[in-house]
Amino acid sequence: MSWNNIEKNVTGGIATVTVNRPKALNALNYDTLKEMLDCFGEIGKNKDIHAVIITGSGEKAFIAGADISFMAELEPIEAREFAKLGHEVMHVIENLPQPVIAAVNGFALGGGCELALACDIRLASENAKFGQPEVNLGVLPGFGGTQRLPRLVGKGHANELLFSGKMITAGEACRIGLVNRVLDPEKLLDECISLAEMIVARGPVAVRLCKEAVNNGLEMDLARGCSYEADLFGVCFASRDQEEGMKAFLEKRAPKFVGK
Ligand code: DAK
Repeated sequence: MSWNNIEKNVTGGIATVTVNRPKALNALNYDTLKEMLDCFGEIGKNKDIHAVIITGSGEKAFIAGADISFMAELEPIEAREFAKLGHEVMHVIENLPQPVIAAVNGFALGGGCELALACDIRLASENAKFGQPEVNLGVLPGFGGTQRLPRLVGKGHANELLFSGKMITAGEACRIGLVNRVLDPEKLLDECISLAEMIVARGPVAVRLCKEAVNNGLEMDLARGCSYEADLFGVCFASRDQEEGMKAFLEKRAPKFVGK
């Protein structure tokens, strides 16, 4: 499948996926979501990719939401299909074996904010703006915003954004825990790459199991979560990376991980 609305670039074990519809502020239409599904499916299977960055093309937007001109024409059954496709894309991103960093370089509204929420880590540029403006359009968020936002920032902050449809600055998003850091727009991608490089240098098996432990553990009570973590900890001891990591420490040298 060739992609018209997204670009993928792989360097040094890091895949950077750029949504490329700058004229529509990178809004997500059906084709873009289908292309993403295909692209992230490929990335998930690629054992040489150890971290992923998602960003938007241009200087103005990360993703300004689901494509309103596309949605405006939908019949109810089509709208249901569109919402299901969006959910599938968010689910695939959230469950990629590799950590995913959102480089939020501008408007992250509606489906764009929801896509950032499906990522593991969010860094934002100073000009980024966040919001769930769906109520302005007479709908509620359709790609998981009512579920992931309160889990990340708490019910009160999530409800304020969801009910009011207002936009907040990157600084405010950072204050409520929606993003980890706010950066000069010129430095955003470099900072995301540095973070991704740090992740790539670690034991890939351990990093992947960390992601599983956090995502699945959050759905459990603490005792079950800790027991699950102990199981995954045990699984590490079946990997060459564990052997190498501990051996390298004892031999006072840098580890050479193989991701197995
Ligand atoms: N969709 C389509 N086109 C968009 C767009 C969007 N979300 N956002 C911007 N554009 C287009 C504009 O129409 C304009 O196109 P032209 O007129 O040049 O052809 C171009 O991008 C530049 O935008 P502006 O001229 O408006 O630029 P400004 O700087 O003045 O304003 C803005 C930037 C981001 C504040 C403004 O464009 C804006 O408010 N955009 C809409 C943001 C928004 O409401 N996003 C949330 C979309 S709703 C569901 C499934 C999914 C969803 C819900 C339910 N089910 C099926 C149940 C999800 C919904 C959403 O994401």
